[in-house]
Amino acid sequence: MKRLCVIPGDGIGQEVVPSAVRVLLKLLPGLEVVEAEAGWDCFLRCGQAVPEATMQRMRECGAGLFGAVSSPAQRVEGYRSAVLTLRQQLQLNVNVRPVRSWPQLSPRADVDLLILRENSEGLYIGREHMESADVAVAQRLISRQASEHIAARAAEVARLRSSGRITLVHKANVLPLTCGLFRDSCRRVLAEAGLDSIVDERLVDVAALQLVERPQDFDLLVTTNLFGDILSDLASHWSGGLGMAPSLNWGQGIALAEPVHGSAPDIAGSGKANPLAAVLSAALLLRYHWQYGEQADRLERAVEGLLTEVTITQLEGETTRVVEQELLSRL
Ligand code: GGG
Repeated sequence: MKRLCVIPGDGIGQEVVPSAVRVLLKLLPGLEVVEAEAGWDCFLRCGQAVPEATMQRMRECGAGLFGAVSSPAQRVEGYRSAVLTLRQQLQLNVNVRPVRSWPQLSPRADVDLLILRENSEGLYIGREHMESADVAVAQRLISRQASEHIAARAAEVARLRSSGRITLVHKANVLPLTCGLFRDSCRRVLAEAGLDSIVDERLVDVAALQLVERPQDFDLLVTTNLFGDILSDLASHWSGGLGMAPSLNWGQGIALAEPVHGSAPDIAGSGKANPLAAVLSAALLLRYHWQYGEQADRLERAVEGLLTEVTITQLEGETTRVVEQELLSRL
């Protein structure tokens, strides 16, 4: 029997995650749900953004659904982002971010791409220091191991999606050591997987422009941490925005699904939050981690049916409750 560690976190995470869990339970009635806490509110209550008990529950379950955090914009002694802590301590080294067109919400109907973002290193290792009073320095770490790891995942995803194109996104003309190592490691692993004929590459600035101009030409993009963060937010425009942007933090034998959006404190508690990014994140958990492709298809078809048959006006107001009811009636 599958187990799921549920970590709603801050703000609207407290609404969209329970809603997504109820939908998931309709698909997997035997799923065992284990609750845990993390985030800024948790830090204020108990002095830790991710208590050890939460880490322990995640490790025991091997799968989780996380909502959102509201980290403060300035440094707070003893606090580190709950999202980054979970990703790093659980070695969730790859982030899966699909972008596809949805009825009513998408500005165009022909987008179906997926960005694989390296999730553990790059600029996000958080090694910053003041070199002098006026100069701040951040280190960017790229390792052969992590680059090979994401490339191996890319080969897996490419097979599952029957991809016709894998695009490596980097900036090796300016950063030949770090981006060069990333690109060359990925190329080698993908060639060994027999996929070299479908691999191409783009400089990150060119990729950004082309994701705006011709998003329908992309299939699977593989890139480093910061580039993936930025490009996936940009590309989420084609899905209808961050409210339709799911993700999966994917490790070895463990994964944490997580809507890309934040805690949206301005609408928290109003019932207006859209739970679809959380629901679609659960679909990623089904497809890639548990390898329940059929259930993932059913869930995505239910979302497609909902967005085809129910008008956006009907979803306004009590969005969380209405979306959940509509999905439950389609499963
Ligand atoms: N679900 C993703 C999320 O909560 N994003 C907001 C975020 O990452 N904020 C920065 C942080 O708190 O570390």
